[in-house]
Amino acid sequence: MHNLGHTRSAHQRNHLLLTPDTFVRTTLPGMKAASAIVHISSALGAGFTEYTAELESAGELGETVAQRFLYVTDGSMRLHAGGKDHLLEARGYAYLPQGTSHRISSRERSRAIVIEKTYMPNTTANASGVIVGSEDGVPSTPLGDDPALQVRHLLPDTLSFDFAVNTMIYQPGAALSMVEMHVMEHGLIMLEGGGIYRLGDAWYPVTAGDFIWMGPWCPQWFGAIGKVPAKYIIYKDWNRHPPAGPQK
Ligand code: UGY
Ligand code: MN
Repeated sequence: MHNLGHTRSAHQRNHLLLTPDTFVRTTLPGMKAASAIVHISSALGAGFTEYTAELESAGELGETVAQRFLYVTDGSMRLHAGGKDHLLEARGYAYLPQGTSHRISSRERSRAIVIEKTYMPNTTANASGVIVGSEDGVPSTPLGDDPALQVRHLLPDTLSFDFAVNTMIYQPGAALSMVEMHVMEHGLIMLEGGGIYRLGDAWYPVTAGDFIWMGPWCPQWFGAIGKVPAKYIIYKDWNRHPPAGPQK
């Protein structure tokens, strides 16, 4: 239902907040019984694409030419890659190197967060192979010395990877210890709880289901508010030298 033109969604030069009332669904090439809510892409200057894929029962995602990271939020998905079958349940994830032939399908209504990025090779490290895991099996570490803010790194922190995907859990009242401003971009989906996100010169109330893009050097700070912990999954470009000139 419309709300007299009001929404929490916002589109600013260096950030985007997209709330579910403004989501528009589309079908991407290769999808069967599936749709995508594209949250960010190079259309807005980002160096990656992030979307939510919604699969019906017997749905299929289709392939991509880029690297792909997939995190299942609801239902379950089947991944066939490298001659093996994997079942990804909620909080299960997969990393597929660029050019990996694979098939992702569902037997029930399911949802996943999908991140795609053209690989930037590094001369000192080989590209990784396929990775399949579950967030439940990843140990968490405090951010800085704050035990109320726990981070899980879903991908190994090695030069084989040119991006990171982490989950962050804030106990009620926990907050980032500083306003961060950095060259890396972020794509973020609030998974649980909520709080206040500072983006640029604005403070936004945010809650589970919201998407945020932060461009390079976007001032950013988050504080969790409410009686339950706040949790988000966050992408950042990582482990590569910032471009020293105009990109071709
Ligand atoms: O990894 C990060 O840069 C993270 N601390 N940023 C954020 O949560 N906005
Ligand atoms: Mn950050």
